[in-house]
Amino acid sequence: MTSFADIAPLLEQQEIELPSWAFGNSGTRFRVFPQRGVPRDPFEKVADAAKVHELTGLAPRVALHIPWDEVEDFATLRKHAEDLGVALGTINSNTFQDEAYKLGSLAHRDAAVRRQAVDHHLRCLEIMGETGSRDLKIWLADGTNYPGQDDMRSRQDRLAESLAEIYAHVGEDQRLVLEYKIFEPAFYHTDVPDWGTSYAQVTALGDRATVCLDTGHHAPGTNIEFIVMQLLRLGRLGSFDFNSRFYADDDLIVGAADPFQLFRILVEVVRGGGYGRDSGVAFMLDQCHNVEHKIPGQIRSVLNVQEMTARALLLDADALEVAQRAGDVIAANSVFMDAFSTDVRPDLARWRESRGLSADPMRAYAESGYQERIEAGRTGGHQAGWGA
Ligand code: PSV
Ligand code: MN
Ligand code: MN
Repeated sequence: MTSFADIAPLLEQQEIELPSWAFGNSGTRFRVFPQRGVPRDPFEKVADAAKVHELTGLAPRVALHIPWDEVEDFATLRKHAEDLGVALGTINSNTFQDEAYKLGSLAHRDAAVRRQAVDHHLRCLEIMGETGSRDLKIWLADGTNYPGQDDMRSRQDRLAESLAEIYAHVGEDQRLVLEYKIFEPAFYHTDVPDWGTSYAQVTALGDRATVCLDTGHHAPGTNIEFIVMQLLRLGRLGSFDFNSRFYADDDLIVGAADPFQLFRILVEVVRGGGYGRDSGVAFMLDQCHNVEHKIPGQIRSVLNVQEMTARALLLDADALEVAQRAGDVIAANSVFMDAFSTDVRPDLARWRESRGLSADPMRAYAESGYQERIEAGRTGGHQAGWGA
């Protein structure tokens, strides 16, 4: 039997990166709902993210999105983050909102558009030098809406060529992380639609190119934990974008739609050596809070990941192995379900207190007065960018 005391040291290693865009105004393609107190610039986004870390001890890094988070001097933003107890993390590129990218970016037919898109990534790498970031994360909106609209094969070749040019500038301590997504905004075909395509593209680049698995980017019913297992087995799982979904890329609070799926994913992470500071697998959130407050939305999310991680770590691997070896199907499933059904909340509350944190970070935030202060002090907050 594995006890909470056994796994407590492992919980110390948990780090979940927050997306800067989760703190800005967001919405659907029908409406962006502005909220009072949202950040007016990247400095305020970082401050809100730092608040989440201060209250949970779980979120020491903030991912930036370029150009949404472009500032005059990244050294100042870095210092600001460090003063608040966090670091700047993954740099996300953006080749999906310029007119030029209507028919694609890195896979576009026109060499001038590809040049623009590659140059944007080179700019992102330059920024990473200033922010101290390790990962350049690429998600592409490239694809087509109609059969025959473009040649899928040559688009794949052009994509490989563009990625190779970007990869040539990735530093020794940096990584290129390629995210896949089944559809949207392209509805017929997407140039990086699945883990296999992302895997094929990054493998062709080199060791410092890996795959990002966004939990909202698959067809309904996909066995995501199988993909996690396979990418870990192949040594190419670079990061997660955690969120939850009911239908498509809903970007809802992770663990809200299907907590059992989150558990199954984390079991494979632990099983495959993807958990812990030196595992090479970055945990990130990729969410939007359209109707709920942003900061408590992020606090709830990191707590959900922590809670499910604790349950996954509690899985009795020895008992599972015994049952599997005996071919005892029901016993094996019972061992699995026992871990999932364990209520770790009281233990986690005590563990937080033992580290000088509040037992209940959600309540601590509500009582902190921070929400009231930002609502009174900030006016005219920014839009996060749609669909993020
Ligand atoms: C678009 O689907 C998306 O949500 C991707 O998941 C990216 O990670 C995110 O936007 C930020 O670019
Ligand atoms: Mn994502
Ligand atoms: Mn997405």
